[in-house]
Amino acid sequence: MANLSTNIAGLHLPNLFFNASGVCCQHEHELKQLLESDSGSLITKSATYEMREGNPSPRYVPLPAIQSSINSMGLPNEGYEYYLAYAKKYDYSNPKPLFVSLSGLSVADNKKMVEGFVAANLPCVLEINFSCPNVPGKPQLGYDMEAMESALNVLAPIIKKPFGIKLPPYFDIAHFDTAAAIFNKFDNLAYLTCINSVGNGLAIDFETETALIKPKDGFGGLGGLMVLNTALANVNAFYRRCPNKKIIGVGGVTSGKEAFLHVLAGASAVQIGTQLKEEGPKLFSRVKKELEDIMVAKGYKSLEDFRGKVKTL
Ligand code: RRO
Repeated sequence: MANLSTNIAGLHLPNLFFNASGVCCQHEHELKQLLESDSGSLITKSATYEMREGNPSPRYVPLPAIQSSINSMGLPNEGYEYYLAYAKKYDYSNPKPLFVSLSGLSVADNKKMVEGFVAANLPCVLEINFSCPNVPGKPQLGYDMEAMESALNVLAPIIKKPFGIKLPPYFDIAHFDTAAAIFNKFDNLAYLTCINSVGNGLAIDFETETALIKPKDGFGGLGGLMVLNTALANVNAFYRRCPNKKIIGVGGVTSGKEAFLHVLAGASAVQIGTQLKEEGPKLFSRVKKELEDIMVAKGYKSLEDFRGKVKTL
């Protein structure tokens, strides 16, 4: 038998799979579906201080021919107090730890939300989203190294407990180096989630010659299989550079095979976005079984047996 259990931010997950924030997690009934699924954990939709409707539709479109998607949801969410109330009533005797994603539109908003959670003293884990690509006029914080460091300087001491950040994909070795050096300054920054969607792609319908989504003239975040290799590179780059932090791999997981590759690259857990959106939460039973079968076939008993052990030439 293969053991898929793992640990993130000091908490035990019965298996490494959960949803990527944004998919199946804006409302309580969706979070309930995740709880009832074979996922190993769950994370809530990124919250802002006030609730938001998000961008006009169509704002998410699957690209089935390439098992991918484009979205410009624009941070629709119920406002942080909704997720704080959910976290307060969450049953922490459940084997699935609860992760809560926060994506304030300013450091001041992130500070207020974090203070709200700290005051409640809950055993959930905070994941600060530094990488939403879809709010018009708001660049991704993760691409501004100085702003990211000053945000961490404000938030990390308030959170005190282990927490994580959701990162955009980086595409240059110098950016991996600079970002990792910043992250390594913060001891309670326990994990990095790599990657958010590849920002500002453009999908066009060949017949109608029209952009597929409405917001931002059709520009939106790319997810699914088309971002797998960018995701693996980011997971591995930070796994190598941040030895005291865990990496959560996200991007391009459609089956147990891509999850296996994420762990080989260094991931301790794996989140699934596009494929979960398309297949629904029953997906978790399938990918778990597929990864177990791969591990048995290769003779691996636990994730530690192959985590980060990608060979290079
Ligand atoms: O809501 C969104 O448009 C969104 C967010 Br906050 C994010 O972090 N990543 C993404 O692809 N979409």
